Amino acid sequence: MTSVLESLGRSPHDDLSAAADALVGRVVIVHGASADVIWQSANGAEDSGLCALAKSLDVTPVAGDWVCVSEERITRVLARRSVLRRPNPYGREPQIMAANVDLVMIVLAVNVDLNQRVLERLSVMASDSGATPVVVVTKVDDSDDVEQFCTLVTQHVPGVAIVVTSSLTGEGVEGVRELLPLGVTGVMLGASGVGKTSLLNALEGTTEMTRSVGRSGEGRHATTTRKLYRLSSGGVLLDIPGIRLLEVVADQRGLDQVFTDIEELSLLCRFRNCHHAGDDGCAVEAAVASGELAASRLEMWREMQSVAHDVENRRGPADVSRARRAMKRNPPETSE
Ligand SMILES: Nc1nc2c(ncn2[C@@H]2O[C@H](COP(=O)(O)OP(=O)(O)OP(=O)(O)O)[C@@H](O)[C@H]2O)c(=O)[nH]1
Ligand SMILES: [Mg+2]
Ligand SMILES: [Zn+2]
Repeated sequence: MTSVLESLGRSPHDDLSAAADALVGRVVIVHGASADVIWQSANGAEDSGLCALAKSLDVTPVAGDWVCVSEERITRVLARRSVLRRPNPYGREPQIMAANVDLVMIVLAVNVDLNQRVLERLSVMASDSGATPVVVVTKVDDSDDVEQFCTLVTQHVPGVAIVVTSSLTGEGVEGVRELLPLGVTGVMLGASGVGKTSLLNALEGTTEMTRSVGRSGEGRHATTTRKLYRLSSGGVLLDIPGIRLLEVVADQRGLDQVFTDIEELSLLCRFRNCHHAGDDGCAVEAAVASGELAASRLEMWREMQSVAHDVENRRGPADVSRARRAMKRNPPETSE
């Protein structure tokens, strides 16, 4: 039989051992100083309720977090195995949108011209999260050029699987369901209005939330909260508000995964630290010259490098002063 934690999307990669004997649950939705949580009670049965966030918490829980619950209070947020961050371009800490996700579904509506920059940035966010990215193309009932759209998508995020869907006709919905079996947590990432909530409804077979969890009813308009749903396919899906802020905190690992084509070519550059900008023996620039690599790919790579660089620079001083403060509190031990 599926345990309560399994039905909440517990994956083999979740380490809940730090919870020891405490009751463990998963955060469905956070409302400021409290959160809806579903947990497994001492007798193994499912329980749920609105839990206050204990003052002692060092991390603010988000939807998808595994937490310890005691007397309707969240007493601990367990280590996260992945986090989806909303980048903050002003150098402040990036905001965490979802925790412990396996699959980031980049949702794009086919009836809107593909914004390549948006796609690149969403895929960097997905790669940075540590989850697997997949592109979900929505509203295919509303376009004659689905194939062309998908070709463009593939050009910009080579190697990422694409699922083509219509929440209106149900096309491709089964394919999405297959991505979300028991033990898999997905999150939908995309601009407002691309059809994320509609897809969630289509997945569950009706226009109403059949298995929505938590207490608050679902609005008919734009999603304003981040909320976890258990699906009949066994998996768990997080519906989050559309992304408006598209600055990306990109780390190098995320960039390399998005630009696998450039990454591979750069292995052939004469110098390991080649900047692909007029360097001697640059294989990337040679590939552009021969037409093997689109010049726009290299331009995009350069742009992303500079965004990542800016972010690193902004992050730097804050980190240094934080480290200094920490040092004052805990001066290094001098042993003699
Ligand atoms: N033609 C067509 N329209 C769709 C489809 N899916 C969604 N829509 C329409 O697109 C609009 C936005 O859908 P939502 O599901 O609310 O979009 P969302 O991505 O959840 O938006 P936010 O919550 O603001 O992020 C609605 O008017 C839907 O009826 C589809 O498959 N085909
Ligand atoms: Mg929505
Ligand atoms: Zn090079």
